[in-house]
Amino acid sequence: MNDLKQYLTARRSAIDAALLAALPGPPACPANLADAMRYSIVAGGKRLRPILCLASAEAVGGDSALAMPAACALEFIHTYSLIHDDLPAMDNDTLRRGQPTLHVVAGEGMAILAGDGLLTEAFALMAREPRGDDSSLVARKARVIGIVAAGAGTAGMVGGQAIDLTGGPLDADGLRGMHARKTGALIRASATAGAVMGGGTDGQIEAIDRAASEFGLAFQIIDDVLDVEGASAELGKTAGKDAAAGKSTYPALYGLDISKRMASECLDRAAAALASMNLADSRLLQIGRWIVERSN
Ligand code: GRG
Repeated sequence: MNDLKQYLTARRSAIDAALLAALPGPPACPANLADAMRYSIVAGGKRLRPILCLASAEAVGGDSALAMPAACALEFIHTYSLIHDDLPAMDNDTLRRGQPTLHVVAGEGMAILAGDGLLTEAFALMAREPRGDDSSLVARKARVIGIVAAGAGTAGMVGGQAIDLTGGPLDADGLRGMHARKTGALIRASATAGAVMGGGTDGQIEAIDRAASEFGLAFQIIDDVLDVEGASAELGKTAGKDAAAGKSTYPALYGLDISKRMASECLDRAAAALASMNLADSRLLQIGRWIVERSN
């Protein structure tokens, strides 16, 4: 576990440096917009999606440096989704990543634009980098742009948010389907994008996709558990909001103990998927365990 901690710390500092370098700045980007985008990116966060992206590239024997632009793009998109989700028109939250939300400090209009900027710059970054006209690299980049667009778009995260916004109680299948889109799709895209940039075979990419889909479900189950058991200070966001809003959650449908067991069963299925392509000894399963054992 200590070894994983060191791995996560090293990856986070490389990702943080790459994110700062990738953020647009003046004069091309107006200073107030650049400041707003930077505020939400440097506020922190676990960097789960970029870490998964890099670890997947490594798992298939690839060079993780080739996956770094996609890793940063995924964190840009994730951060945009949090900024927009926190807006008064959506979840109306005032605390995120332990800081006041962006619309509280910069105003709603600027928060909307910062989210728009991060989303758009994510695709510009993946189109631009890694540089080079080698045909295999160009083909991988194009495939990854499609994967990330599908995960972030209407069949993925944005579609899931629309289902959530529609409201109303969801049964077990409905809840699972909503989360598979809203949070699972970007987590899957993070892992598969890394595997593609790392030059994985179709079999490896498919196994990593199946494992990441289990990680996504486990992530959401634990997110719901932490909303019940966690403290706002440690979570860096408002705890207890789901119950207060009367939302369908895993603990509400199954209780806390069964929810936790379901999350650990996701890890068993992920392990089987990875083992089918001899990927069980990679970092990916350790990252899955971290998702389930985390406290924020
Ligand atoms: C507004 C288009 C649009 C989409 C929003 C993902 C999402 C869709 C909203 C976030 C709402 C939310 C809190 C969902 C629960 C799961 C989740 C994505 C938690 C935050 O992700 P973490 O824990 O955050 O990876 P950090 O800050 O660590 O990066």
